[in-house]
Amino acid sequence: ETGYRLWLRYDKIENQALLEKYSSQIKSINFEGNSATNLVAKKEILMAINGLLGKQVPFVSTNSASLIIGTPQSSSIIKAIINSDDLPKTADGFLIKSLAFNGEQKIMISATNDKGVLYGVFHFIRLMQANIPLVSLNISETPAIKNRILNHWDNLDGTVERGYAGSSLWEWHKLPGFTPTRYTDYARANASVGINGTVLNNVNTNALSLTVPYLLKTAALAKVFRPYGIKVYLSARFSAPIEIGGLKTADPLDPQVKQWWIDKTKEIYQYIPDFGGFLVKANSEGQPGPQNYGRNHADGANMLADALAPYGGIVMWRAFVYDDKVPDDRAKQAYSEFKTLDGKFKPNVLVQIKNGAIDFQPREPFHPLFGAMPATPVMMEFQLTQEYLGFSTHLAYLGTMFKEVLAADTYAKGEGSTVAKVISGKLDNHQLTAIAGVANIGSDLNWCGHPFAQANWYTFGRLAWNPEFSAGQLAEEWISLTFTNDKTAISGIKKMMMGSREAIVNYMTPLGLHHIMAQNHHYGPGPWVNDAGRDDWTSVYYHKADNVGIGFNRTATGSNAVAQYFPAVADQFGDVKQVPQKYLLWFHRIKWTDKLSSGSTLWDELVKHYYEGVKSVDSMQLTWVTMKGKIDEDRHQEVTQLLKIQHEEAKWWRDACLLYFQSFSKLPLPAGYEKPEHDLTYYQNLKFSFVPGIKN
Ligand code: BDP
Repeated sequence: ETGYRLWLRYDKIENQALLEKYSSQIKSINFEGNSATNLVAKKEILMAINGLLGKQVPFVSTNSASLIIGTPQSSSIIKAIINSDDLPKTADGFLIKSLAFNGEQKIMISATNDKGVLYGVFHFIRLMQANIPLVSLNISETPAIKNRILNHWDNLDGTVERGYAGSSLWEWHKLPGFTPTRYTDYARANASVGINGTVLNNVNTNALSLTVPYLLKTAALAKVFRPYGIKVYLSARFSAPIEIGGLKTADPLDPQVKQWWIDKTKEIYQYIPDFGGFLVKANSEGQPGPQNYGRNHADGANMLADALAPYGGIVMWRAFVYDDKVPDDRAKQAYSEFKTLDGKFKPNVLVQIKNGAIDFQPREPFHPLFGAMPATPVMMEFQLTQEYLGFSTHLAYLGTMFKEVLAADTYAKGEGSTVAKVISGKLDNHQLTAIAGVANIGSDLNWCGHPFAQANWYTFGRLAWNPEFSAGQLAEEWISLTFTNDKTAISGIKKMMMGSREAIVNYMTPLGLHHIMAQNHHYGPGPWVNDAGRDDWTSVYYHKADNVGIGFNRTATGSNAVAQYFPAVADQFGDVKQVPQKYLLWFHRIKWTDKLSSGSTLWDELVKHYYEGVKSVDSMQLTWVTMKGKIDEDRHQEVTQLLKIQHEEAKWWRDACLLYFQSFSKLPLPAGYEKPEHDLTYYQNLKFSFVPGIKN
């Protein structure tokens, strides 16, 4: 078992009674309609049912079929048996219903458009894979967010920035001629969880992506993805008019520059008629942008938006901006640059905001821009690739993290103004909505490196479809599709997954610590990093440990970043007595000997969390041992080995960080804790070369 099949494993159902029941319910299929999307949906349902039932189930053209699939437009039978008012009105939604027709029990999968039918088909397959009884079905679903997009940070040379699952999926040099089955399988996997867009290239981009030879390659990928309802997008380099257009400037107000983008966009749509639009990283980490010409983000985004508007394309303009000119607190910069631009963007622009204000740390409070730009559609950017959470070596189920952010209350319009409501357009009544996940997918046989990393791809898609799903429910779903339907195994594995991110927070960055990782590759601990060319690239800038205490004072007596939140949130985060302990050192500077609400001193609490992190990995290992025989041996072994590495590295993080912080606190480890294996110098001297994922 390689993991290649992801959650789309269609092995014969083991539960004999259920197999017989399903077989009696699905004897034949009627699926009229011949669009490209219909054809792939047909192929999928056939493959799934034949696999799950272990026998050929025929397609029939009459209404005697037991499973009837289609839209009222594509299928006369659907038209006859369903009242189209019962179908979800929103595009891409679907209805799965059990019904009696001509005295026979039937199941119907229907929608108003072919994509909805495809999503309904995948949902139906999921029910069978999870062994759910197919009785009294009445499932009506519509996606909460319109554009559900993966961001690949893939470079044209085949490397992936912050990618830990091999090299890029896109074999640019063989495109457009060669489009292996793997691309189709990628599209199937995405469609199965509702993902409907993909940005193919890194945000730190190369203008060559916009030249004709590369547009032809992109068009070839678009052709493979199109039947699966997936649009392609490209990261656009702001200085492309200079680099590939021969202009002297990329000033967004320059008429020649504007015209260049209009022409370029027209050209793109000639090759890719349903091209999705541009993702832009501008004036951040050295990328060019409108500020190079004294213009602002809205000027830059609107120029591209004008070029895309005639074709229905969108601009996703990233709010991940910071530079060395901000003296006091990098966490404040995005809000400072964007808040005042609210209402100044063209209607086809979304501002794409990372979940937190720094950079995908194991835990960050939600980004203060959510809720703060009511006149602008804003979208979420999550990171599925585990840049700061142990790459693809550590087991980190991110469903809990995604939910923590989506459920966070911005109080933008009083209580209940959750981040999920902001990005689904409900809070401020936006029709244009989107969510992005920085992909963790590569050329590895199992796609994502760690067998459990697939769960983050799966869960991202499902939450993009419906942010109200719970992390636990999605973990269960994924386990049953990916590993087994054995109830004890599901509950054991689920327990591991649900605690896994907290374990990492504990052994890496507990109590609100952040950005204390090693330089450049971001893998191991580096709380001592104090010279990185810029203060806000060091660790000491973020933890500020000294002999008195530790933590970043972001209250009114410090950087006052807390004031960027709405008052109810700012009051809570800004008050040391009320701030959730998980964000304590993010917002406050605390003395080592100060007592926390738990009754322990800060030092003792910090030690406790670091040790708890390692203990959680112990428990994951113990649980995993009991899974032997309950899941396939191949993946059992892989995960066993990876957990062993994770355990070693959790100790590495714990010991390195505690020894370093102890050099300031001068306090002993409370009794009962095992001593670090090495001294601080040992950890500080560890050097690593050729760490994956940092080339761009
Ligand atoms: C950081 C990564 C860097 C990315 C940047 C971004 O370290 O490689 O280019 O984010 O999001 O997390 O643009």
